[in-house]
Amino acid sequence: MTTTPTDATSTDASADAPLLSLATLAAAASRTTAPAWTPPAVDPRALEVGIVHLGLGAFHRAHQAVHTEDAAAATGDTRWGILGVTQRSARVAEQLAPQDGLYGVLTKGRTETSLRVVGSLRGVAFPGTHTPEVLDRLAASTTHVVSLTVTEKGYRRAPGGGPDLADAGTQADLTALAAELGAPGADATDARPAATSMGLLVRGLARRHATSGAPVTVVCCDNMVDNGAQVRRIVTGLLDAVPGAEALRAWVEESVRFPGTMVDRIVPATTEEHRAEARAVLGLRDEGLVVGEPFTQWVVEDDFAGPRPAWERAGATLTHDVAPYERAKLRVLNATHSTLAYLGALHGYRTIAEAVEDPTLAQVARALIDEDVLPTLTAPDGLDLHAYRDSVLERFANPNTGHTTIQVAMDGSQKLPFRLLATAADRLAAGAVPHAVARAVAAWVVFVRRGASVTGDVLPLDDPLADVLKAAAAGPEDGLADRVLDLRAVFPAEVGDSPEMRTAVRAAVRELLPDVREA
Ligand code: CS2
Repeated sequence: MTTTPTDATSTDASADAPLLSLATLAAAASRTTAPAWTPPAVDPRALEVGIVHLGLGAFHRAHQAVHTEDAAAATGDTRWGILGVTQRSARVAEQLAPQDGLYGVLTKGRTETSLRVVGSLRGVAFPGTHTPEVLDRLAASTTHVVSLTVTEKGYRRAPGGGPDLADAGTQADLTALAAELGAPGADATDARPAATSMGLLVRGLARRHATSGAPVTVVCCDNMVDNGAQVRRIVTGLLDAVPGAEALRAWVEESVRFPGTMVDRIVPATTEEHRAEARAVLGLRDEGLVVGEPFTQWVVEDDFAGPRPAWERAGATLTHDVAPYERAKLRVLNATHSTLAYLGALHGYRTIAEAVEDPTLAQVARALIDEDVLPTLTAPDGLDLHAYRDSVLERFANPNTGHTTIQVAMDGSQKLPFRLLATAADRLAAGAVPHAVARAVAAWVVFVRRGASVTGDVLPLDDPLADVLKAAAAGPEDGLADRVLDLRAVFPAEVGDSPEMRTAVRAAVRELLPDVREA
């Protein structure tokens, strides 16, 4: 089903429309004059909760939750409703609870827009108030999958991987876990609110071990290299730090699987215009609306401890080797995305589409792929990497998603190691100087330093290491690249200490600085 995009300014009359919910959905479906939209692919009321998802952001709602609903529709298997758990804020849970977990996905292609309502979220929770319920759900033998989209920084990793045991939230959760391990029979009613997603996960696993003991699978859906193995390392690292967790750790080794995944769909932040557009189609207000491009891809390592949704019936690829897909996606798509975000923002482009339409910036992105990325990749089965490069740049150029440079620019300190620095390390190890990666790193360094575009727009630095980055980037231009490359929390020694890399980044910073001075 498709509709033509609606002019948001013409929709104000529907601003006081009723809220989307199970009760109002039926009324919306009977509106014969409305443009088409697609209702949930299965009756939400028929779904049991079989998945707990940590990190209820827009990406999950536009990606995994959709594949999961489609798998239920394809098979008639109703075990796979999702309990969605927010991270630090209650906002999304507060938006979705009155909507009975229903929300729309507005898909914006170059020429068509479509809207579907998704019903696979069967519950929403905020750890600040619902930790006991979430722990019970993580422990329930009917829960077979725990999935995660908590973003790179949500894992609270120490540089180089493993948990950051100095993190205050992690410490609070480990204290709670130690107390819970000391009282294995106690119910979860009084459980202290979890401070971190990883803390919630290990406490849930502890409760599961102490109760049902049923095997379970943890599916990481964040853009990290070897994402499943990374999460396993964090979980076991946390358990190693807690006295009395030996039996639990042994059970995790035995009964919990951590398959790797590659996830892909461009999901921009939802705007008021998007909400007005959806409201005009549906005749209902949707505070949980998400927006996505038409493309979606999910590759999942087929390594599960128990049952799982038949995601392969809903467009996903289940495979025994995710690594080549994941590596190609991070190094081609995410690397150029970040590069275009920093260069684009500095040059005054609001969206990624505007940035990639600039021939100079597009050339930088292409050169990054051709010169430095492709030599480090092995094509996954049947994938033509040159065609993949072209399709990625084509997707970026879709003007209708409105994906902003500043959104992609967020959290550079967490993203660069996976997207750019691993490529640099491979190139350096092969005896090549990664000049194109150096230009991308320089774009980030200058973005951090300038904090403004050529047109004078403020470019806020949204990054967990913002203070450290700003301090390193301040001071004389001379030495700027070296001060940033010294940051071991971002640059692994084999990249940061490489004299060739330093020379290349210094030169790229020197070249870029005059280009992006305010006019
Ligand atoms: C983007 C990704 O915000 C970002 O850093 O690069 O979220 C990107 O849109 C997705 O990974 C696409 O699958």
